[in-house]
Amino acid sequence: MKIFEGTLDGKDCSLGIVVSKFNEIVTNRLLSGAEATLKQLGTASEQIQLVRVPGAFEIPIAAKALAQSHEVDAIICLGAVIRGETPHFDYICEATSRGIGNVALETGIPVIFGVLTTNTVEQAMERSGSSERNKGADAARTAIEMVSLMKQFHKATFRQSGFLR
Ligand code: INI
Repeated sequence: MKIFEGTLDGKDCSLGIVVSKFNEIVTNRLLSGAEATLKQLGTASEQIQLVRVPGAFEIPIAAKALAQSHEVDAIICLGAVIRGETPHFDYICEATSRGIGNVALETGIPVIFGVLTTNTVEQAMERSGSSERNKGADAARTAIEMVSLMKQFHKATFRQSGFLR
């Protein structure tokens, strides 16, 4: 049986991070969690491109532009949508999650959903804390694992086409 599974070695990864500025106290914590995890896994800061956007709604278009630059192996999307008193929350969450998923499928580049969607600021702070409970750190690990997995698929495709033995 041939098994494909990614590893957590970030040495040869080029990554994009798209982070939204809305609820910046939270998104800065997500960004710190992601950066610390990438460093632990061997990705140097020179291998990372950081893009800041106004709000979560703008994440997908920036992620798509980054994916189309062909300069990154995966993109980590970080944001914080916190429920208010209006249905605005549902629209932003829906558009952001669907948009991020679409960019991954349209471009073939892993685009990781590290966007918090919580009822309260307290919940958002809890999920952006120390590395054991930081959604940015989780998203960084997922990105590295997916880059490794996709590289295995690309190698297999090359092999089938006769370019690699
Ligand atoms: N953007 C967020 O990232 N989080 C939120 O909680 C939020 N709320 O609550 O409104 C939010 N709104 C802004 C939105 O993402 C866009 O930037 C804006 O609608 C302009 O397109």
